[in-house]
Amino acid sequence: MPGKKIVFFFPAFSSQEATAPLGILAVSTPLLRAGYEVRILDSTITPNFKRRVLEELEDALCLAVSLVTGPMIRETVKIAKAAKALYPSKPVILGGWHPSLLPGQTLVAEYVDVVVKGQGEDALLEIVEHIAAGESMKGIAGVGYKEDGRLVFNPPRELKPVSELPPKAYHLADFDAYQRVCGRRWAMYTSSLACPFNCAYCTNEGVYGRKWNALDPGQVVEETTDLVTRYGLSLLWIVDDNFLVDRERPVAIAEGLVRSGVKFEWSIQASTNLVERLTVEELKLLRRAGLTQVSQGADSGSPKVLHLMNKDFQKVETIYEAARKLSQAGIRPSFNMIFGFPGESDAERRESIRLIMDICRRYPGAEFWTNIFTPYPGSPVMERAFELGIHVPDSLEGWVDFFPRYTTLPWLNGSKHKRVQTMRDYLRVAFNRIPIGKRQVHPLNRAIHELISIPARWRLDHDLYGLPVELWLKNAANRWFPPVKSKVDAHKLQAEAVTC
Ligand code: B12
Ligand code: SF4
Repeated sequence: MPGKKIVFFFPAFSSQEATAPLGILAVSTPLLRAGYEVRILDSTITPNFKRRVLEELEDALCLAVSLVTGPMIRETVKIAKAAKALYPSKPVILGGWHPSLLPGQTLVAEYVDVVVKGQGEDALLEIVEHIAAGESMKGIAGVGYKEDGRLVFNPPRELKPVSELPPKAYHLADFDAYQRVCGRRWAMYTSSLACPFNCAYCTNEGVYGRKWNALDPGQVVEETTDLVTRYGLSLLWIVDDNFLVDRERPVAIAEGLVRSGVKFEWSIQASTNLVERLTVEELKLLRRAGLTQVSQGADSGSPKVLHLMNKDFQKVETIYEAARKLSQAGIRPSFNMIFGFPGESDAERRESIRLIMDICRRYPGAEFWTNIFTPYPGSPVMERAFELGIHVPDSLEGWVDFFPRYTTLPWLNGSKHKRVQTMRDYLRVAFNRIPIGKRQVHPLNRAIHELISIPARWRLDHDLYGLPVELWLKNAANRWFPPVKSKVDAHKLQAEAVTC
């Protein structure tokens, strides 16, 4: 007879930026408060995770998985299939970005029983209570389920503002294990929801709408200082879509953090136009409060492509201004770029490369992370991408390889695609970038990277990528001096007390 236990599975996301899955910590709190036990198995820190999930499921009510589109689906499918094979009557519930954006296609999979669209705090508690009472999912807002072999979708659930959401159950996280994988002890934190803009490639509107809402500065200061002190963290990544929407709030947060005397690094995501709105003095205050990096979607160096991306709020000069002001304040400007957006030709791509080269030279320390355009369902550009011949998978499993790293587009395939990938490889070595994860790099490996950065810059300046000997050398160096990987095993799981 199953007790009051819920098993969560968090599949690996092909990145070394390991830390506790915030979505699962968010939906756990209402369950704990209602007296349920929670087990979280994150495959990144759990050896033999399949066996461990199945063992834990034996006396549990259900299995719940959190996933985004892409490689996380591989382990989701593996675990869900194994769970259904062993315990056919225990529901498998999927939540997070992928099920939220493609609920129908996700629910069709035979090993999925329930999907949750959007915020999961209230929805999951209601689902679990219905399961415990042996009732159907009828009437639970934001939920899709199966009944007599049919797919049923209840009406959507209204979004709750962040100020009405319960605190995340950080105490469930095994920060020791994450630190061993990542090399850094850090966590994610949310201080606001949604973004007022609507960039053509972005899926945010489909899940969080555009009504930006935020916690007040006092609460942010209290929660963040408590979090870092309690768990000994050195870094918080504030994962808000656009931290700087309210001009006064970040300044008040910074003042509060400085007053608190608690020292830690933090980083934010924000659009360049809102960074530019702040003065260098205000940014210096944020730096004193611990802000070390601002991650921004620069996306293109071409005004034409920026317009196609629905980013008229950002001019190319805005990107320069954001880089200048942040650099003067001692904060690392970090930019994302997208290559291959519909409408981008070689000429516009060159504008992007020139922008990257120019900013990195003028503002040493600035960094660029590049992607090949990946059209996510639910983003405004999707219709246009379909017209241009994009094919998207027609089953949950088909999305496993849908990932920027592998993307080829009908208008950017074959040798064109190869060229852009080589160019991206040269960009990776041309200038330094600082990931969250801190792996020990062998000094000789580092020296080789330094050496090849010089010809890499020359190649990027001259748009010449044939016979990429430097990249062969780089790959050989990575093979000769690989980074040391630590062996990790999550804490032995225990029943969780109600503490939040
Ligand atoms: C942190 C983050 C990452 C981190 C993850 C670190 C970690 N340890 O988890 C890293 C850096 C690895 C990452 C990588 C990528 N990411 Co990311 N990431 C985010 C970010 C900024 C925050 C996610 C988060 O934790 N939010 C806070 C929690 C509380 O909110 P939430 O996840 O929405 O959870 C709520 C609901 O979704 C739901 N829910 C979530 N899980 C579950 C589970 C159950 C059972 C239920 C019922 C409900 C539920 O309830 C929660 C509470 O309301 C989001 C953007 C955003 N603002 O959310 C992008 C985002 C999720 N990422 C995205 C993308 C595209 C990527 C990358 C492809 C980027 C890239 N170019 O490589 C990779 C893919 C990773 C992979 N290999 O699969 C997209 C996802 C689009 C999609 N269709 O899935 C987002 C939405 C950004 C965007 N706007 O485009 N990412
Ligand atoms: S500014 Fe960022 S979060 Fe806002 S719509 Fe554009 S990409 Fe999405």
